[in-house]
Amino acid sequence: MRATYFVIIAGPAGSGKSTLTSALSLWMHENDLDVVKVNLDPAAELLPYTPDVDVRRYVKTRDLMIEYGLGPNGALVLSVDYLINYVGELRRDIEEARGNYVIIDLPGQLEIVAFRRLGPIILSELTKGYRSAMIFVLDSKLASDASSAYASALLALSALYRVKLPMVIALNKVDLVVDYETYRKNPEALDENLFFLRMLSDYYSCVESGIKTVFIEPSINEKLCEVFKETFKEVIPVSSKDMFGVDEVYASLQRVLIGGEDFLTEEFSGKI
Ligand SMILES: Nc1nc2c(ncn2[C@@H]2O[C@H](COP(=O)(O)OP(=O)(O)O)[C@@H](O)[C@H]2O)c(=O)[nH]1
Ligand SMILES: [Mg+2]
Repeated sequence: MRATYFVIIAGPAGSGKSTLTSALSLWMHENDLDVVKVNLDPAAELLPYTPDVDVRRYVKTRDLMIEYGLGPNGALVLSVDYLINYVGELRRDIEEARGNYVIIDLPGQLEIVAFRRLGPIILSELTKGYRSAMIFVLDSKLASDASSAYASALLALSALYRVKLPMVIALNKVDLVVDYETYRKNPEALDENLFFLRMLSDYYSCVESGIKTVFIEPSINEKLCEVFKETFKEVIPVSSKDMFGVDEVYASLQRVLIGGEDFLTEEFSGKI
């Protein structure tokens, strides 16, 4: 029997979660893997993929806005709270759709899932009994200089505390940071233009980060940098729009889902 793996796509609003859901599922499909695309965003209007399982069948943020006279944020919070009542139905829909991979596209606003009480409960109920990993999607433009890279890394760290799953970081929209011609001539251009990547590379010393970045105490910068290096082992530059790096995201998922120390090692059961 083929195993089923859950992949949860998290990240700040607009980082490209839905676009990556589309790109990764397309890549998997092209590589003969059965994939179930789950839209868990009750406020989604237009999606760049056709969901196989859709939370909007049960809860629609727009309906709650009208029914309770709420603004979009209040209605979104309420709709995620409502979702807890439909976890059983969603699990049934997912199991009926049958796939080797289940990709869950989370709502646009990270804080609603990661920092409110019910988000992590819904996710753990949905994935109970299945090996699962989270892809944390970041916008590369917000990871290019030191302060934004630190802020993004801390965001990823806090998501890790809430959704306690092995994590792959997808540094999305690299097409906006380095053009492919430059990258082809000089692959180092990604490191040069993305402090987030440079900081985590083997050649970068955190002492340097302590000295060069000036926004907090140098010693704190240095310690945080060490923590990031220890924590984030799988960081993949991606352009979901251009399908760049999507194969690397898959390889990274394989490592955390199947090759990780926390899991029993088993032969990958897909068709590749
Ligand atoms: N240039 C570029 N734009 C992207 C990429 N991925 C997503 N986008 C755009 O970023 C915006 C937000 O993407 P979306 O997937 O809806 O973000 P979400 O809120 O995290 O689900 C959309 O306009 C996408 O077309 C990418 O790799 N490169
Ligand atoms: Mg989305």
